[in-house]
Amino acid sequence: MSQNGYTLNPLTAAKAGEPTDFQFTVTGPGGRPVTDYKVEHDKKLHFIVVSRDLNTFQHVHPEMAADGLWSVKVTFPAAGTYRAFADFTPAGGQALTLGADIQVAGDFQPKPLPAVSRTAEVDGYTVTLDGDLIPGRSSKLTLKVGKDGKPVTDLQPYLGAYGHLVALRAGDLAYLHVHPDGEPGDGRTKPGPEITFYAEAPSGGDYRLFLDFQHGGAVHTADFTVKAGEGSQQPPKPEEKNDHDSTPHGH
Ligand SMILES: [Cu+2]
Repeated sequence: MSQNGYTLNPLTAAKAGEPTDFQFTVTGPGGRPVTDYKVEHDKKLHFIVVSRDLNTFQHVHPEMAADGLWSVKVTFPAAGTYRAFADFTPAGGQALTLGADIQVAGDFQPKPLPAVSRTAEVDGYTVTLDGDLIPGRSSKLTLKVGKDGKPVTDLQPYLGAYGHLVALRAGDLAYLHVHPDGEPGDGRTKPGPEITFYAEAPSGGDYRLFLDFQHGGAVHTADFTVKAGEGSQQPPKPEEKNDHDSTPHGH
């Protein structure tokens, strides 16, 4: 919840199944709400809400009032425990991701982690995942978007990228550092069908990946469960065989 003296403070009691005007502040080292943020990926603050069982995911962009009070409409689909993450950079400071638990009252039906899969279907799109999370180092993940059996080659920039990937460790919901390889307009990054990221998995175990991408004027979210560590790795493809010990950025 707190890092470098910054704290995420949820201020709203959330209800299940109805839109909630969810409010929060981020307080700084002096205890006052932070009002000055650096814009990253087109926004001052990115707000991620997942259910504790990692079955549901929302990535939204709250509005800030002049006094530093943030508000955003969120619907918590069912009762249970949720984790909110605020991803932001205070002006003059380092990028931070702060988490807070949110309890939504009512009958709670925990769901198991979705099965490990390299293919996700969403809104008529098929997204496939290539690459593995390797504990303790940066791993290359490539997500390929298709529709009606054809690769999608006209992805639309969304928040300054062709895709945004959030990766969370099952169990403690550790938020992984992920960064995209390239961005629209850099002269080398194509608008699909592949979107490439580098992710750092701190340990072995199960992770959930959530990819936001924009196509046809709408944002779609594809989700995956992946296992990092022993036994999870795909056999290397021939062209990657000699590549395995090189650093991810060394290509
Ligand atoms: Cu965002």
